[in-house]
This record gives sequence, structure tokens and C-alpha cells, in this order.
Amino acid sequence: SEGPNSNTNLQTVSRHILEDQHNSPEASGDLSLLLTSVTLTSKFIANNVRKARLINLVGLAGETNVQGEDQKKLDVLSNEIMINSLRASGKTAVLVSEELDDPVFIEDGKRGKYCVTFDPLDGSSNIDAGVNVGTIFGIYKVRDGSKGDIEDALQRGSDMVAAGYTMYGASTNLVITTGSGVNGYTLDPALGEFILTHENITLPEKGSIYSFNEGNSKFFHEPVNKYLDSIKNPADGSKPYSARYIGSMVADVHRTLLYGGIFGYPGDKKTKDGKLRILYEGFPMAMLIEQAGGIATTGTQRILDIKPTSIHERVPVFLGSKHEVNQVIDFHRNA
Ligand code: P6P
Repeated sequence: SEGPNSNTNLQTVSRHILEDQHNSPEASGDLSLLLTSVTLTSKFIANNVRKARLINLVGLAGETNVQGEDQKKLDVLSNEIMINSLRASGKTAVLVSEELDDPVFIEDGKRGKYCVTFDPLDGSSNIDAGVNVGTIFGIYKVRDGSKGDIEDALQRGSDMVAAGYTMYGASTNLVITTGSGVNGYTLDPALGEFILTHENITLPEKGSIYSFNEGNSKFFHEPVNKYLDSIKNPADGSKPYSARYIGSMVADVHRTLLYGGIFGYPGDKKTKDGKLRILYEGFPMAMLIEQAGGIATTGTQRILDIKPTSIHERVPVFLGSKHEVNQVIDFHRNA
């Protein structure tokens, strides 16, 4: 028969997850079922995002989330879809959403052994402009003997068993890792299936793109401004880097994964730890970038080594190709 992913041998995310499960002898199938329920939510949300652009579903829902941003209807919808689908999977015990101040603890009967952290619609303030937005998620096993409590949501990033995002744009791209590499899938709307399109995504060692909101550079600490200056005015006369900043983390990270280079949202003089949230933005993206051969740091510490103390805490982020991120680390070390 023809190789995988030929027309008569479609490699889908469901099949890939099951192969993954069969490769891990101790797997019970629970993670496979959980990941399948996550991919289902992505299809729901993709539909709503697409419709929103058509029937102008977006619009203020009148409430605000932990960011203090106006919550758009799609945020509310996406959050409800995620909560309901994850609860229905029967595989979760604790859910942490960017849209909810407190965690959701799943009741007996529906409780499973995983904790899922997620931002159901990251970048949603850009929706009206047609910019790509996304769902970001991280998955932990709850600690041995736990029935699901806050500590399960405050584990080190390195304790995650899976992480990923779905980016909603011209096509719907799911990018996922279960700890042995990163794979990308594209939704075939006709089949309703995610088809493997980017097998074993690997970051280039060095890139030529930097992605920072330089509107904040007045507040950047010196190591960051020194790094940025070194790539905009290279001392060795080499070609300066190109600037690409979309302002939607999923889109900026997706481009960095595929093209290389560096994305940063630093802590600065105005906001000590920057803007990105550790549980459902920093950690999942750090796991993906590391699994693709890159580095994710606060500038002075590996992001995945951090043990959070509260579920909505922020973290400074520099992530991407080894070459660039190591330069940022050096500028911080020599500060
Ligand atoms: P700024 C979107 O609101 C978000 O949380 C991330 O998706 C994105 O990377 C960041 O904020 C953009 O923030 O301050 O550059 O607009």
C-alpha cells in the first residue's frame, strides 16, 4: 500500500494519537480520549470563529475576564464549549481557563485523572480585524491519589504530559506534542478530520525574524534593548533581522515554529512579568518549542522549570531558535 497520508491512507490526528498510545505500553487510552475531546472542541470553535466573521457574532458580552479585557461573545462560547466537552470526556479532574477566575473541579462520576489548562480563544481582541486567533492548552496528570485540587494546576511546566494549540485562520491548524516531538494537522472541513500536514516540526537552529511589541521598548530592561539593537544594527555588518509581530500569540508562535527566529514578550519596568499567563500561554508554548528543538526562557530561567504559585500568574517569555534565544540569555547574564 502507499505510504501514510497518501490519498488512500489518510493519517489523521485520531490515528496518530492511537499510534502514540500503542507505542506507550502503560497507556490506558485515557489521554487519547482526552486529546480527542480537545480536537472536537477545536472543530466547534473553528465553526464559531468562521461564522463570527460572517454574521458578526463578535461583540461585547458585557463582562470582563482576568485580563480586564472586554469579553467578546466568542470568548464566552469557546470557554463553555471547552468546559462542557472536557467534563463530558470523563477524563478530567481540574480545569483552568483564562476566562474563569477560579478552577473548575469536576464532580464524582465525571472525574478523570487529568488537569487541563487552556485559553479558549487567545488573541480574541484581534478577531474583528480577521487576525488569526487560537486555543492554547496544557495537560497534566493529577498528582497520585489526588481527587483534583488547586495543587494539580500549579505543577511545574515540565510535568505536563501534552500541550498544543489550534490556530483559526484561512485553515484550522492543530499543533500538538505528547512529549515525543511536535506534529501539525490541518482540518479538512469536508471530512471533519485533522489531517497530518507537518510531521515532526523542527525549528531551524537560527532564524532571521524577531517578534516583539517594540511599542513597549521604552519600558524594556537594558538586556532586551541591547539584544534588539544587536540584530537591527549588527556589529559584524551582517543582514539585519526582519520584524514580524501579529499580536496574537498563537500566530506569532506558529510562524516561529515553522520559520525559526525569536518571539518575546519580556517583563519590563511597567509590568514586572510581562503580559502572558504562565499556565495556558507560557507553559504550553514552551513545551512545544522545546519539543521542536528550540529554547523557552524568562531571560534568566527555563520557563518549564518554574513552579507557579497562582493560576493566572504571568511570565516573561523569550522563545524560538537556539541561536537567538541563547543570545538573549547571554545579554541577561552579562547585565
Ligand atoms: P500586546 C493577545 O491579547 C495576547 O494575550 C497574546 O495572544 C499576544 O501575544 C499578546 O496578548 C499581545 O499583547 O501587548 O502586544 O498587544
